[in-house]
Amino acid sequence: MMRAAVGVMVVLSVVGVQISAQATRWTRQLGTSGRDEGRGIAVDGSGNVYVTGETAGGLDGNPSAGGKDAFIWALADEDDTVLAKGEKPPLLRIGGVTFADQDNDNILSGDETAALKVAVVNASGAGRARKVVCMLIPEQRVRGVTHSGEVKIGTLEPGGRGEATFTLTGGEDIVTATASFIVRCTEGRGFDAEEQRVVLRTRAVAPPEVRVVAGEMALDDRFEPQQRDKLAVGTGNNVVEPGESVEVRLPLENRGAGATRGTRVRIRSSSPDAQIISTDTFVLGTLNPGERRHIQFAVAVSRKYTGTQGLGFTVSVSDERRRFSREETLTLPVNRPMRSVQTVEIQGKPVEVARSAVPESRPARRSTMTVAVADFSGQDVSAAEAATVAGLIRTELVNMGVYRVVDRGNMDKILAEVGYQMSGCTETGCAVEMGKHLNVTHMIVGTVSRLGETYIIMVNVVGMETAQIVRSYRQTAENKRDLINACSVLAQTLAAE
Ligand SMILES: [Ca+2]
Ligand SMILES: [Ca+2]
Repeated sequence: MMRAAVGVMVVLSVVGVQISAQATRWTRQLGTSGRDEGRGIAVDGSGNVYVTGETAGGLDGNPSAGGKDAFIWALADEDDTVLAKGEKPPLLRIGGVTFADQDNDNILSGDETAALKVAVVNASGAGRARKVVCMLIPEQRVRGVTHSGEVKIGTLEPGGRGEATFTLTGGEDIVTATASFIVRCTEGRGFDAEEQRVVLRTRAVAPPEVRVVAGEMALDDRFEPQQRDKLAVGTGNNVVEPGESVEVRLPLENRGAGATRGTRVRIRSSSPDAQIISTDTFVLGTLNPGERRHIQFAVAVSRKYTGTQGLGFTVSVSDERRRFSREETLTLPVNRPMRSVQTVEIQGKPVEVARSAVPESRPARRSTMTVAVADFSGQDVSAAEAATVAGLIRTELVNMGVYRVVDRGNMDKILAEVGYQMSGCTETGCAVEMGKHLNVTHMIVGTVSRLGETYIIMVNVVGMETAQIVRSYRQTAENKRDLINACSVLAQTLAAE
């Protein structure tokens, strides 16, 4: 080969996976005094470079076989765990942390997913940052909170900005607490950004509780042959009798503090003498606290039925979240008229009238007050009735959405944990004590008493800050049936203050 020795330079600009296209990481030159030609180049996942080609010389001291020889040249990735001579270190800092949850209350609640975005910037004028990785490190374990793993940012040029997005998920078992995380962004050669702490609030799932309102079950045993879809074939005397089929309208109410999700109801007969001849499955979807829905089904009663206890049914209310699914039994009386008082209530008139008087939209203002309603004590009124009155006021307050109201289930749980008895508390002293356990700003305590037909509800609002009664109210109900309305009015008065 008498050709002039021309060294052909093979200059390699390696473009790593996380490096912008313009970034030159390192350069190498290879060649012999003979003619060298690079023909192929490949980079593997670790940044190693492979070059193939042909050479007339002997690369790297390899003996030439004469003429043109093929070569393969492997070059390991540069050691980027140290700074090169004359290289400035980077100057990383965490530029900002933002949190975005699904319902925008900045609290991670159960069954919710949130995005935590961390910006990391490299100061302009500093050196290049390599292998930047950001991670979230929980400072303490908070039940029900999970988060995604580390995020690789890669190289950040001086003045460059990267962003790491972490997904935080609130599980069903999340508790009401504070969760803190350390945000750490490391650099390949140890020039890490200063850590930041992120503190966020978490909230337990408010449990729904769908109950069958058996006392307001309505019944239709009228045979109306012109109505083709009606399955009732009976005497029309409002009494279920053997040999008849009847239509049953059954109210269900969410008496819990939280909304249901994907609610389905299924009713099954537990007696061989009763057969459900209509659909037995109902899709109710979401029931908000206090919300009521009806299911309607038809039952045929065998002529052979001779029992006296009534016909048994199982009502299964399932929630998408299985732990909130529940089952109740229901008895359909046979050969017994429904009580007339209940028949009136079935029509829903006293309740519906009272409800329609309440504005449909919830007040826009939301107080910072958190309240708990203790069970009321009764004078000439049974403890159960007094507790029902307190429960109605509690539910109304929840529905109005002005205050955060501790639901009954949580009250029981918290008070049981500290061994506190709720019943019979009407005085300031015990109200303050109970309020402290429940971590509320105000406690509502009261009594229900009776004078003849008239019921009197007396309510005190006790403020925790002053440990004093801040408001007192009295509301009367003409009779037992008017109690629901009275509770509604009283709750509105309470919420209006
Ligand atoms: Ca939230
Ligand atoms: Ca009948």
